[in-house]
Amino acid sequence: MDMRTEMLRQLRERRDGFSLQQPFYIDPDFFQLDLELIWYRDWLFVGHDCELEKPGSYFTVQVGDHPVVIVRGRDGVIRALHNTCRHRGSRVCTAHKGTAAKLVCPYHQWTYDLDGSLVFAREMNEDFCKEDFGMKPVACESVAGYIFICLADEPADFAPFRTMMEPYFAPHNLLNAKIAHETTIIEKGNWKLVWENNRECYHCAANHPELCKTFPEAPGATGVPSVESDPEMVAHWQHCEAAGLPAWFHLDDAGQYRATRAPLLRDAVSYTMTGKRAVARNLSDSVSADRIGTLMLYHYPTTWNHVLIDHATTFRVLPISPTETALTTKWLVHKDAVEGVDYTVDELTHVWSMTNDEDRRIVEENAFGIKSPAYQPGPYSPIHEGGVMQFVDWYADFIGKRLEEEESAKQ
Ligand code: 3BY
Ligand code: FES
Ligand code: FE
Repeated sequence: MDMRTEMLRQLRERRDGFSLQQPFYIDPDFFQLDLELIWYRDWLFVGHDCELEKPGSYFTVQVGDHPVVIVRGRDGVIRALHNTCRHRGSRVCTAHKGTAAKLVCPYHQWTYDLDGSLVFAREMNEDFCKEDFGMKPVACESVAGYIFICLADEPADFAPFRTMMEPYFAPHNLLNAKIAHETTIIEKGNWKLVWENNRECYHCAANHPELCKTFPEAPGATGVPSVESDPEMVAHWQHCEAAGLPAWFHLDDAGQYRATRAPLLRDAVSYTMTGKRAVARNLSDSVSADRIGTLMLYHYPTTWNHVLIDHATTFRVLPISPTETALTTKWLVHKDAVEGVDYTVDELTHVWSMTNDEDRRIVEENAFGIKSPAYQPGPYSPIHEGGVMQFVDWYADFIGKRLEEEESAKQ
């Protein structure tokens, strides 16, 4: 049977409130459909403006089969380009990051300007027209220090996300922060398992001794809070909004992204073993209110985030294979915070390095068990796993709609 039809059939048979059927987590054809219908079509978080300090600064990213380079132009504008040479297709930028006056293909040195236009190609025919062979652009947007790209020919409107996200994030000045540290780990599990694990704290008490010193296990903090049952969250939102910081829980209609603030436990202000700040200097000069807790954002399928008074931790998910996912974590601090004086990388990164590793093990065990012929979808806890159901519903609706669109276009 055609794979699209098969995926659609399984989505229609999906049991509400239960984990997905096995192929969604392991099947190479289903993974290919995830790439084509989600990853190659939707907006993806790739990195931060502050990583591209000056004209010519660039970083590269691989999304499925697509190598992409994100580069700041001489005009200061951040652009994304398909990182494949218009001569014979070699990758142009081969490093993870760097700075270049021009982008020079390592194969035969075709040379591109920072906006992708071809400026030099040695000894081509007289009728060769450089204008026809620029690197192809990829849609690129930047909002409050976050860069997103979209590989689709006709990207979805980015404006609604920008409108929602900017007021929450702009005060924290991530545009002018610096990356104090970054890590990439590979988790041996499907990207959806990484997300399912992230969207609940049902596993936290037994698995995250470090994070649990400061992050509340309460389901409302991670999942979808109900105003009635979360008076502590409501009090926190009111406290932050009184200090001029948008805080209220906001989920978009399609369920793809949400922003909210949550309090940390007791008198904790940061993700450290003591709950005390990890960085002496505030992340933003314009946010100094007491007890702002954590500003959390997720945007499916690529990112979840925590912004605190002294630093921010951002996460980027990228699918590698049906059973492998890369997780890149960045710790951002004020650009003038000095390592060894205002913070140490060890203390700054300890809690989330441990937490990431604990989550990696959980995801890998989950993936292992799902491969069993005895696996069958199991029920989520409505109290603790509302966030997981929300993610799985988003996924099923999103990919289901696209499969249905394709199906009706064929008829
Ligand atoms: O970072 C998060 O949003 C989730 C919430 C609970 C634990 N954690 C990985
Ligand atoms: Fe790039 Fe030849 S493939 S210059
Ligand atoms: Fe976890």
